[in-house]
Amino acid sequence: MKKAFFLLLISAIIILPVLGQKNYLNESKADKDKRMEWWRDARFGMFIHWGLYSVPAGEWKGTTNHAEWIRTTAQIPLKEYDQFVSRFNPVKFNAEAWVQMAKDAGMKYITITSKHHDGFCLWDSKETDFDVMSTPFKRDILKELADACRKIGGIKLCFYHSIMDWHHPDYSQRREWEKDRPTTGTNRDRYINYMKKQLKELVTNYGDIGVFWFDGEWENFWTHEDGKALYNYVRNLKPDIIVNNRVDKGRGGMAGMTSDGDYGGDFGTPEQEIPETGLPGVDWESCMTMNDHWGYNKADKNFKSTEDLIRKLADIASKGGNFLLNIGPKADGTFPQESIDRLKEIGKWMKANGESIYGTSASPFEHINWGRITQKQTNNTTKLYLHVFDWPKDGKLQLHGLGNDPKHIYILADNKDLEYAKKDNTIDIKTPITAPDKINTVIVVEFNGQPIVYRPPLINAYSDSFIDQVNVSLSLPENGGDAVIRYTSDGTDPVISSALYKNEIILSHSAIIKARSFVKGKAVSGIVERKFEKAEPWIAVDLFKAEPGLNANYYEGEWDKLPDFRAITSKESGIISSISPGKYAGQEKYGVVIQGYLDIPATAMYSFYLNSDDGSALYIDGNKVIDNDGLHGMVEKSGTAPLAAGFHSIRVEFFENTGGDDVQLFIESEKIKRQQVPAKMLVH
Ligand code: FHN
Repeated sequence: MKKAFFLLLISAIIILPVLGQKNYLNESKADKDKRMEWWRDARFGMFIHWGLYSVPAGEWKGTTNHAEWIRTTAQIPLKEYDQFVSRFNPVKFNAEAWVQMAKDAGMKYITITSKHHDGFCLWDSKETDFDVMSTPFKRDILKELADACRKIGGIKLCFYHSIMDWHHPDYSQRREWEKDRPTTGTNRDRYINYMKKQLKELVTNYGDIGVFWFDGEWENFWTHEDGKALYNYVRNLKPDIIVNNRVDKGRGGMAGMTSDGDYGGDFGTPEQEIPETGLPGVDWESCMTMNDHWGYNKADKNFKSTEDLIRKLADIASKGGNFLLNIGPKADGTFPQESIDRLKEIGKWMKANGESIYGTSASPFEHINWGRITQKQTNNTTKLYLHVFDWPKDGKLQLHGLGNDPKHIYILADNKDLEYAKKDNTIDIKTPITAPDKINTVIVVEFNGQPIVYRPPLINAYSDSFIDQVNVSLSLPENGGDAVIRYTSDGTDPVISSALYKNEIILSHSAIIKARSFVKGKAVSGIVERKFEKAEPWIAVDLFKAEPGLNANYYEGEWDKLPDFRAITSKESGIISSISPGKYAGQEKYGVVIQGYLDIPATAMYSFYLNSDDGSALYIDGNKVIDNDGLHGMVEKSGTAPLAAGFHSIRVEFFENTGGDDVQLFIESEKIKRQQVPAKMLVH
C-alpha cells in the first residue's frame, strides 16, 4: 500500500507541472483573433539586424559582400570572430532616437535581433558571457530599447531569436568548413535548455514583448517536435505573445507560408517577396531589406526607392499582410543615412494616409491595374481606399464591379470631395489632372454595408499558347450571384448584345477572349481578357543512338547567380538519371550542368516547373524556357514549350551557395499529369 501511495505522490509531482503547461496548438479561433488583433491592425513594423557583424560592416579580407552571415560566408574561425566582442562599442546608440524614428515612419512595432545565428546576445544574459555586457559598451541594449518603447509609446518591442547558433558548443550542427570544433560531448538538450532560459529572460525582464520572431529552424538539428514544444513553452511563459512560423518546421521556403499540419506558429513569413494574392484567413508578414543586406554592409548602396517601399506597403496591406521593413544599424549605433531618409519620407506619406493601412483588410477585388485597394468597415459603413499608383491622364479613374452605391468619394490626404458617376456598376471618378501624391494618392470610396463586388469572369484554359487547338471555358468566381457571362473573341469589349457564354469555346487560331459579367441586361463587372497564341511545335531531332541518362558536369565555386559555366573547367562529370544535384547533394558552393535529350512522347504544349535552392535555369532546344536564377530558398518557376514528338535537347544549369540545396524539374501537358521528369524521358 505504502509503495503505491509513494508512486502516486512522485508521479503527481512530476506530471502536475507538465499538466500545468497548456497546449496552445489547438487554440480557438476567437482566442487567436483576440491575441492577434494589435498585430493585424499594425500592418507595418521595423526589423533591426544588429550585432557584432556590424563591426566588419560586410567586409572581410578584401571581399565586401558579407553581412550578418559573415562568420559563415567568410569562414571566420570562432576565436577570430570573438575578437569583434572587444570592438563592439556603439557609442552613438540612442534607443529613444531609434524608437522615435520607427514611430515617425508610421511603424507600430520593432523586431530586433536579440540573438542572430552567430550566437551573440544583445542583452545582459545570465546564461552566457557572449553578450553585450562583455563588450566595451557594457549596456543592455534591449533594456534601453524596452525603456524607450515604454516612454515614447505606440511601439511594441518584439524579438527576433535564432534557433541556429554558431557559437554555443551544444548546437552540434557545425558549418561544413568548421573542422576545429569537434562535436563530441555535445548535448542538444543542454542547448535547448540554454535557449529556453534565455527566452525566459527576454520575456520576463523586458516589458510587454509583442512577438518572438524565430529563425534558423531549417537545419536538421531542429525537429517538428522541438518546434511544437518551443511554441508552447513561450506561449506558457506569456500567453498573449505572438510567435512566427519559423519556430517550427512548417514554413515553405522563402515563400514563407505554413504547410498544412500541426505546425506551431501564428503567421507566415515570406522573405524578400510578396505573395501574388492574399490568403483569406491566413496571417502573414513579408520581411524585406531596404538594400540587399539584413546586417549593415557599408558597400551596399542598392537601396529601394521610397516610392517602391510605399507601394510595397500598400501592395502587402491590399493582400491582408504586414510589412516588416529592415534597418541594418552601423557599428557606432546609428542608422545608415539612406535608411533615415526613407523612413522620414515614408512617415510623411503615412501621416497623411496611415488610415488606409492601419486596421485594414485585403481588397475585395482581384487585380486592379492602376494600383491597389484596402478596405475597412466601421459600424455599417465601408471605406474602400483606392491606392492610385498610375494616375489617370484623362481625369477619369474607373472602378469596375462595385454593386454598392457610394455616398462619398474624396481624397484621403486633404478630404477634397471628388465628383463621380456610376453606371453598370462602374464608377467613373473625376480626378485632378495631376496626382496630388505621385507615389500613391489614396482616394476613399465610402458606402453603407459590406462591399458587393461583381468580379469579372474567369477565363480558364490549359495554356495561353497552343499547337492545334485550345479549349477555353468561362466561369464566374465564387458567389457570382445571378450574373451571366457575355464574351467576344475579336478583341472588342463585350456588350449586352455580345455572345452569351454557354459552352466551351474551342480556338484553333490565335485570338483575344474578352468577358464580362451581366445581371438583368446590365454589365456589372470589369472586363477580363486573355490572349491565346497558336504556336508551331519545335522540331524534334533524330538521334543516332539514345543511351539512358543525362550528362552531368560539376563545378566548384561561390556565386550569387548562375555563372557562365562554359568559361569554367568542370571538376568532374558523369551520367545522371534525374534532374537533381546528384552526388553533390548536401554540399555547398558548387554548380552542376545537366544536359542531354528529352524523349517527348507526343506533339503538345508542355509546361515545365523548375524548383531549386539556389539558382537554376532550363533550356530546351537552346531556348531559355525558365529562369529561376539568384540566391534563394526552394522556389519554383514555370514555363511552357510547344514540342513535336521526338528528341529535344535539354540543359539544366544549377548552383548552390550555402544552406539547403536541391533542383527538381517537373513536366506536364494536357495528357500528362504533373510529375518529375521520369528517367525514361531522359537520354544522351
Ligand atoms: O539567415 C537569416 C538571415 O540572416 C536573416 O535574418 C533573414 C531575415 O528573415 N532570415 C534568415 C534567412 O532566411
